[in-house]
Parts: sequence; C-alpha cells; structure tokens
Amino acid sequence: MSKRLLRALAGEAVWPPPLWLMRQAGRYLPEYRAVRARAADFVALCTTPDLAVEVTLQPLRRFDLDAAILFSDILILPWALGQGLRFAEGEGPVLPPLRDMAALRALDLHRLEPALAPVLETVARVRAEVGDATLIGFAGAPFTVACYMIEGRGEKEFPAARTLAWTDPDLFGRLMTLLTEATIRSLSLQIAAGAEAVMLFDSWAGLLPPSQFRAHVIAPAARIVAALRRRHPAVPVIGFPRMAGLMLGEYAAATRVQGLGIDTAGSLEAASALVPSEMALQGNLDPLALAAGGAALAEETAAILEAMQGRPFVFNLGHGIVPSTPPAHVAELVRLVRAA
Ligand code: 1CP
Repeated sequence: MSKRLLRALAGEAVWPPPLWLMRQAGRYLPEYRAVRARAADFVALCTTPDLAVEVTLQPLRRFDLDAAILFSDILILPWALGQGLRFAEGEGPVLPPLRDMAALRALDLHRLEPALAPVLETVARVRAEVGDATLIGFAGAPFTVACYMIEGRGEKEFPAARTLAWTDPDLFGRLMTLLTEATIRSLSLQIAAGAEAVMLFDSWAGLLPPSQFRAHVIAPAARIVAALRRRHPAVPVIGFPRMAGLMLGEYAAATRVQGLGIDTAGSLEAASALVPSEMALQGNLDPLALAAGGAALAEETAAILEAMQGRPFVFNLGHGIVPSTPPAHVAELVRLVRAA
C-alpha cells in the first residue's frame, strides 16, 4: 500500500502529510462553473457520470493533491430514497419537510441502489483515472441528513429537526434507523465500485447536547463503522463530527474511525491528547485564511504543520472551500504543505 493518504489513515506519520481539501471541486474553479452551466440543475450534475467524473478530476489537474473526493452531495441519499430535492438558484437545497409517519413511510430503501447507479458509475470511472491519488467516497451522517430532511432546507440551527427529536422520539428514531441502514448500503456500494476510503460528514453534530450527541451522532457512526469494517476490513473511515468540541474523545473511542476530521474551531493539540495516537487527525485550516492568502495563509499553515509533525495526519481545511477563494491561493497552500 503505497498511497500516501491510505498510509496516514493506517496510522503512519507520513511526512510531508498527505493533503486534500473539503469542497475542492466547486464554484471557486472557473472550469467547474463552466460544467455546472451545462447541467440542467445540481442534481443532474451529480447524477450524470460524464459531468460528475469531469468535476471530480478538475482539482487534481490543477493541483498536486493526494485525494479525489467523489463529486456528489449528502442530500443525494434522501433523493435516492424518494424524498423530492431541488437546489434553488443561490438558495441551497429545498426538500418537502418530513414531519410525520406518512412522509417517513413514503421513503423506500429498495430505490436506493437503482437510483445511485449513475453515482456508482462515476466512482468506477474516477477510480480508473486517479493514479497515485486516493478516491474518497462519502455520505452525510444520519443526524446531519435528518436535519435537512426534517427542516426542508438549510438552516443555521435546524430548530424543527432538533425539536422533533425531543417531541416525537419514535418518528425521529425510525428516521435515524432508516438513514443508518441507507448510509451503510450507500458507502458499501461506493466501496464496491472503487472508493478506497470513505468519509462521514456530520456537519451539524455540534448542535446537540451530550445525551443526544451520544444517541444521534456517536451511536449511528459506531454502527456504520462496524458494519463497513465487517464487509470491507481494509477500507478506512474518516469521521467528521463538526463542532464536537469536548465530545471528540468519546466519539473517537466509541466509533474507532481511522481518521478524525477536526473543524476550524478545534485545537489540533487538544484533539491529539484526546484520541489514540494511531488515529489520524485531519484538518483544519480556516477556509477564510485560505481565501485571504498571504501571511494569514502562511502562518496558519505553518502552525498546523508544526503541531502535527510526528503523528499520523492529513492536511485539510476545517470546513469547505469558500467560492471567493482564488485558485492561486490553493496552489500556494499545496506548495507550503509539500515543502514541510
Ligand atoms: O454548484 C453549486 O452551486 C452547488 C454547490 C455545492 C457543491 C459544490 C453543493 C450544494 N454541494 C456540492 C458538492 C459537495 N457537497 C461535495 C462534493 C465533493 C467536494 O468536497 O469537492 C461534498 C462532500 C458535499 C457535502 C455536503 N453537502 C455537506 C457536508 C459538508 C459541509 O460542507 O458541511 C453539506 C452540509 C451539504 C449540503 C449542501 N449541498 C449544497 C449546499 C449549498 C449545501 C449546504 C446547504 C446549507 O446548509 O446552507
């Protein structure tokens, strides 16, 4: 196994560290905007292999990165289960809010595999072209996906979803169970199609109090990791419980992910002390320091590299690239990390 990212996820302190960036394919790249304009809408972009393969590979053509991440979205899972999904221009995702048992019963696990067929074709075609880079598959974690399904759109605090978890724990629990099973299937299918590592994005995990964090973030992630490890023991899982704060140690101990994503606000030193020494950390440059460039980019990057030298580590951002990022700043970041 010579791919640098896979070595780091296996617990090796690869140096300079492997590097990739969350949302490395996206609107900050003019070539992405050009392909995006050819697709009828965002769901069509994700489910048309010719286009999705192209945008997945675009950042690797420009920059010397260690990974390609499948171009898709966490909301393709509810779409594949039969919940309507559209991306309103400049507004983000819109779904019919799931608030009762009838809406839950309308979802169908049997639709998943046929609906994901074009995404799996994208995985297979990208895998054939990535060379020394590693192909990462992904899913949203059940809690974060449930937030969008219940709320019906992006929100800062997801009040309807978090209220439903308290007021109708039966409905909320059934949705979480369905999403956990669907996530295991989706990630297994991506691995079978060629994904070499997978990442579980729990972007809104930090909204929950500890009791619910254990029930809705840690428990489903532990089930997903255990199921994938039984089926695909060699394929590492990266968990990203964003804004987990003081719950990070419990998440690491209970899920046994091979890689742990740290968000922008997390201290890498503190995280390092909380998790097993062979667990790779991943993160956590402020996306706005990358957009700013110059001294902000150089100093923040140097501090991260110094803190993580000698332990298994994957350089990344603490959240996704912002659309205003100049591509030249990404090239500069790659140069700085490669020179470590
Ligand atoms: O072209 C466009 O205007 C669409 C913008 C866009 C892109 C580029 C969306 C809509 N999704 C994506 C791709 C995407 N999303 C990837 C592809 C691979 C890559 O990283 O390069 C991945 C992994 C995601 C994951 C994702 N989607 C997350 C988890 C990570 C995170 O950023 O916290 C979430 C929360 C989403 C939902 C989503 N999809 C798109 C938007 C604008 C949003 C956020 C909505 C909101 O809550 O405001």
